[in-house]
Amino acid sequence: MSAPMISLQSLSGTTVFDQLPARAKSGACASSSCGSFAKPHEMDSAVWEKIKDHPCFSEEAHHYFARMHVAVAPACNIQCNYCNRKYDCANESRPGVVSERLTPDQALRKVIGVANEVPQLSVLGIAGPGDACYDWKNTKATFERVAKEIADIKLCISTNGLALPDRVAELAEMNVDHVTITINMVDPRIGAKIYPWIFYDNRRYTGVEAATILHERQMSGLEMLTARGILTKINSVMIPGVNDEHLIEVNKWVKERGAFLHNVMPLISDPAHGTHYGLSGQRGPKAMELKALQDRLEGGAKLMRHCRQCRADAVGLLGEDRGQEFTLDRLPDKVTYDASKRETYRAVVARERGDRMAAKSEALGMVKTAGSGKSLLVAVATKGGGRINEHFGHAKEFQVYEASPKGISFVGHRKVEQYCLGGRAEDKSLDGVISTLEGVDIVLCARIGNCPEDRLKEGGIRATDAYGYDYIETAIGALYAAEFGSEPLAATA
Ligand code: CLF
Ligand code: SF4
Repeated sequence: MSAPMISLQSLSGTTVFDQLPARAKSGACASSSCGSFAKPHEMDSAVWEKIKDHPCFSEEAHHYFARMHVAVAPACNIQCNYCNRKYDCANESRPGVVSERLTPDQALRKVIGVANEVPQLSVLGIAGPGDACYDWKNTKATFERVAKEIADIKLCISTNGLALPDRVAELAEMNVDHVTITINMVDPRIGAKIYPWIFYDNRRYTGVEAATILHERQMSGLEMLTARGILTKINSVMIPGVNDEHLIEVNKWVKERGAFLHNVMPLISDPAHGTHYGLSGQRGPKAMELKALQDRLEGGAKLMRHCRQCRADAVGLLGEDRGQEFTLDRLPDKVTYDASKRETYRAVVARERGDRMAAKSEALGMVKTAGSGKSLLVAVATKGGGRINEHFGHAKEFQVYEASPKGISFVGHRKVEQYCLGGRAEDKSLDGVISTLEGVDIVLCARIGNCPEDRLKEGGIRATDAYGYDYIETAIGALYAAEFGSEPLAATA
């Protein structure tokens, strides 16, 4: 069994949160490990310091830490065929819902309001709608104001890259350690199919000429960031038939230029969004097509697989969206930053995280010694904290892990419609969940009823709540050893 449980609720919920200071400060460690942050062996300490609290730049951190976006930079200097600027920026968000546009002062009020209520908050991002580097005045004013009030918050921007080279020096001065560039091509002939026009140097360019300028500016921006030690993530939108094969080339180019992570995201295309691709019937990739491409990219620039394509006004852990709780009309007119909840949360996470790392390392040993050449695809219902702590019927997404002789890796997530709402289970939603979990061998959750368990079984997917509240890797390690080692797989349906 794993270490004594500290649930996500106990880390962040208001009721139990009040009890945490005594525990956190007592130093009484109930676990078997030292409780320090556990840095992956192969990683440089300075890099680890930068990413250990960033939910996007570290898969491990995304179990504990939250980001929030403020939509302060609405102007954009290019047109992407997957974007309708009436909605969120599709580079970093799910299109289809209009964001609340904020001034830098309103953004500051919102960030303080969220920081006082959401102890997991570690990153402030500017990620559309529009381009943070092009709409620079608003971006800069927001970052300066927030950094003055909350010194330890990480500042993060997402950009299409066209204006980036002009802003690198100021980004470095403001201690912005994390930048994302959306790069969908390195061949301007392919770029011309994605970008109808750009606006650069007071002129509008179209076709291959536009894509050539964009490409050159993106590469130069990436090289400049690398030279200054700013961690850069590359987001690429996978557009079947347009750039899917080409992203292998993109991955090579960005690796050579020092990109820290490459995040291949599926195109979201729907006629209702009014985008060129949506209206012209361009489809997005299926979950298994995305995974197949990501698998082919292994060995190149390191992949991010836990992106949730969040909204431009998202708030919370990556799998959740609490943005509606913090709209301007719900915030007090005057707010004062109170650091106490965030500080206490960090102390508890430091210990919990060390325990989980130790459990993970034990689980990896179990998988490797099972001596099988086979792999197992496992879908997990979780609310965070690295534990199996969500009921099957309440899950809005499943995190998918692959166990194989290489170890246990997070390989993506599958969004689903919640199957059980207000105590009522919807058969139609269950059909959707089963189809979304295509290819998965086993589902792990905190609770599951006989009916959905039987229906999943008919669809060729086993499910169990026998590992409820365990660490994810501990459960997967035990399952894998039971499945392919000498012990029978007694715990699964
Ligand atoms: Fe926001 Fe982007 Fe910073 Fe993260 S999101 S600006 S790097 S703080 Fe994260 Fe959201 Fe994916 Fe972006 S899950 S869409 S990768
Ligand atoms: Fe839309 Fe963002 Fe592309 Fe600009 S960069 S067109 S806001 S997706």
